[in-house]
Amino acid sequence: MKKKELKSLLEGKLQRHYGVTASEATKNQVYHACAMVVRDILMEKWSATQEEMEAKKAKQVCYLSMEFLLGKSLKNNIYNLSMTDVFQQVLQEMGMDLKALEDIEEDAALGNGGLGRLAACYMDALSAQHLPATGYSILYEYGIFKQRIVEGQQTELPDSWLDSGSCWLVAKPDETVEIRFDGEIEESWDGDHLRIQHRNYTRVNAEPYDMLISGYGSETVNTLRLWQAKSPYSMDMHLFSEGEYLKAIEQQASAEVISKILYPEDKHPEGKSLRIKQQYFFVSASIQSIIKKHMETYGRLDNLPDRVVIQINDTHPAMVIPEMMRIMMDDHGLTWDAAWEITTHSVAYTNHTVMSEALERWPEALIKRILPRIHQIIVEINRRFCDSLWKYFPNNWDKISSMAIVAYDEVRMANLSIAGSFSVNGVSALHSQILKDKVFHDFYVVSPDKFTNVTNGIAYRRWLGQANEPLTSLIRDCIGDGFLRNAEELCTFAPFAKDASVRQKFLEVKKRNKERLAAYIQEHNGIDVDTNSIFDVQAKRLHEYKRQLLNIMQIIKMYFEYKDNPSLQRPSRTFIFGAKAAPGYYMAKQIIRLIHAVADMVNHDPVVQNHMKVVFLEDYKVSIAEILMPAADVSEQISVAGREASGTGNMKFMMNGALTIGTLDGANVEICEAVGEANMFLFGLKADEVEQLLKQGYQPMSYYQSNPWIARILGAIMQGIGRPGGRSVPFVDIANSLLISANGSQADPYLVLADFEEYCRAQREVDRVYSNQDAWNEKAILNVAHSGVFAADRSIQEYNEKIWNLTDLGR
Ligand code: CR6
Repeated sequence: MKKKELKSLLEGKLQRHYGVTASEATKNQVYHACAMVVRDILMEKWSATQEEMEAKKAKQVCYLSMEFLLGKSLKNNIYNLSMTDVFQQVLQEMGMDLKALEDIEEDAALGNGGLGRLAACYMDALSAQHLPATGYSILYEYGIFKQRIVEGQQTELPDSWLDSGSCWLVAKPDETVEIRFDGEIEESWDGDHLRIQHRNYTRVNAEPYDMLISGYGSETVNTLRLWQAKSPYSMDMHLFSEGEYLKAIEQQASAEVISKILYPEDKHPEGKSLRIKQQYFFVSASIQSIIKKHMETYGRLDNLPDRVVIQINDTHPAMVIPEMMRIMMDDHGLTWDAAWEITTHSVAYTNHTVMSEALERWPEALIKRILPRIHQIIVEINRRFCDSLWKYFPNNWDKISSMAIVAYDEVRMANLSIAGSFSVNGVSALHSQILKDKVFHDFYVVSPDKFTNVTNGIAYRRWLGQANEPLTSLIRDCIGDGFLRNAEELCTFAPFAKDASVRQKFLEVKKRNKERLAAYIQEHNGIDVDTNSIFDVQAKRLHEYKRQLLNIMQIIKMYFEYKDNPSLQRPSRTFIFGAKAAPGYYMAKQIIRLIHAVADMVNHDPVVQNHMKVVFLEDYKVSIAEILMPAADVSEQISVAGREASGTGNMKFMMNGALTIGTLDGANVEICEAVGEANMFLFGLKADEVEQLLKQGYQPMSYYQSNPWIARILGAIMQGIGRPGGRSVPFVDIANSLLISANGSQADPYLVLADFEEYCRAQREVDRVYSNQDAWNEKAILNVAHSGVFAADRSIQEYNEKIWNLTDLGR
């Protein structure tokens, strides 16, 4: 688009929507005008995409996910339309700055972490590769909480993102569907036909809002459909006139609370009835709209699996299985067998965790009360499933009951997902292997062909192309810009690692990015960090298994080493953390507090502060990650082996030229394969060694007794940590969790103490390699060059080849 045309489009929007000229408009008005212009352009491509899908009778993927962690849209959409330059120029002429407008937009943070961000990255890659897709989720009014640190402790504030975010949504009120909760099921015979009637139910309307999903240089614009809960009942005027104001709106409020807020637990959802309602609400709305559309086009359901594949992102949308059965049987009169055939050929399941406490189980009584018909269907699925297992495991009731979908008054969502789908995949090679060998081994024996792996990937044009312009242009200067379409071309950057001038330029790029981050830290934390120090970053949710504690213990050790020997020669370090803790996760919150106490101690100690600093970035989110990743030298991926399903931050850091210090866990294994062991810092027990040690009886106390450093550090943690001469805070519960087994639970279940010595060794290796800047930069460049396999484009291609088989709209 030409400058002139864009200028007049923007002026038109300002005039018609706000009655102002360009020179009168506020920043906020200009932001909205830009968003509207972009939306109009996307809208045309969106309609064309839909027409093409109909004309081609295309097969599409419906990606059901409770979470989409989208971040900001304006910059991404302008970039995908290749309009960054023209926007910049026109805005400049209007006396505005594109960057400043981008900052007005709040992150759309409808997700907790990796799983939600993955969904967003996949939508982007699907559009970029002109594959037809619709994402389905909930239009949460409040996304993940805003984190505020008050006196070293996390507090949570609501995140209302819609003020700046709603301009990306297209309301489709005509496509509202009704969802039914509670009530009773009545069965009656109508001749030889069993009639099912749901009585006394509560209605909730699901209103769709569509977000347009663009892809880089692609004509395909896909849809993310977000459902909002609306009560069909208006206010009770009778109660109102009697002065019962709150009661009058109670019914309305209890329906609309369903889409109020995202649950902030990323691994351990409690058995809350609101969460079940959220799950069923969006699943039922989505599948009703999918089936309705299919019926309008084809008038039959037996060919549904040829046109639609329903990918469920973890077990959260697993109720799609009984809900499809319900609609096909009760509303369309299909037999059980016919409905089951269609369901199990449409649904595919991605597992994202092996942690048993995170595998969802719902109290059966709760499902029975809230979703009586779904409960009946689940019970019947379970009965038939257990019968079918008999032939594989005759007389083996233990095994069958462990695989059952309903047992011990609980509904096991993972077992339901496996039984009701044609594909089960893990998200990294190691994780998928563990699913087959351990977590779902018995299911694997019964249907080995269901199981597959698709290693996670990232929307690298966002994480490299947009977030790291200096590095992108260095790569472009060396190998051209084909890598922005085809990430595999990044490997042609590898030979440049040997080129001294490229290494020098890489160093300058890193420096610039570190300066940008340093300015952010100065502004937000008031800490002055040295951009010549190693920027060592651990940014991810706070979880014991991710072992932020291992990192902080090593930092305390370093602190003591400098105190003991102030003339110690080592490259200086800036340790940077970003992490949200689930509001009810006590130990995670304690660890955040410990990080702050250590920061207070280190940053105020005159002997140490020139050698090291500790920084905690408040409210870690997509838009902060975009500043952080490009500036990192060291990427901390130090979970206990066998627990992190994949990780995706690890890929983003690598692609931005950070060297990984990590265990052989999740996708770190594949990072190691791609870049080679010599270009990262591996340490720690392997997954099988972890299992073995836990089985034979792990005694963390023995490490405490034999390693004087561990004793000294835990002693300090117990006694109190704080700034020299100031108040110090003791962290007895943290120390105890590593040493003492309470109520029969394993002490230090994530083997922090067992891996401590090895981790410290790896950290000294980091110092050694960094001391030779040239050697470091060579390794960093090789990390960038070998990161191409972690593009979401590759993951999507694999999903398409192994599971989806979609129609390519580009051909
Ligand atoms: N927490 C995994 O823990 C993985 C993502 C996306 C997670 C993480 O290793 O990279 O999913 N799992 O696959 C869940 O959320 C259950 C995550 O984000």
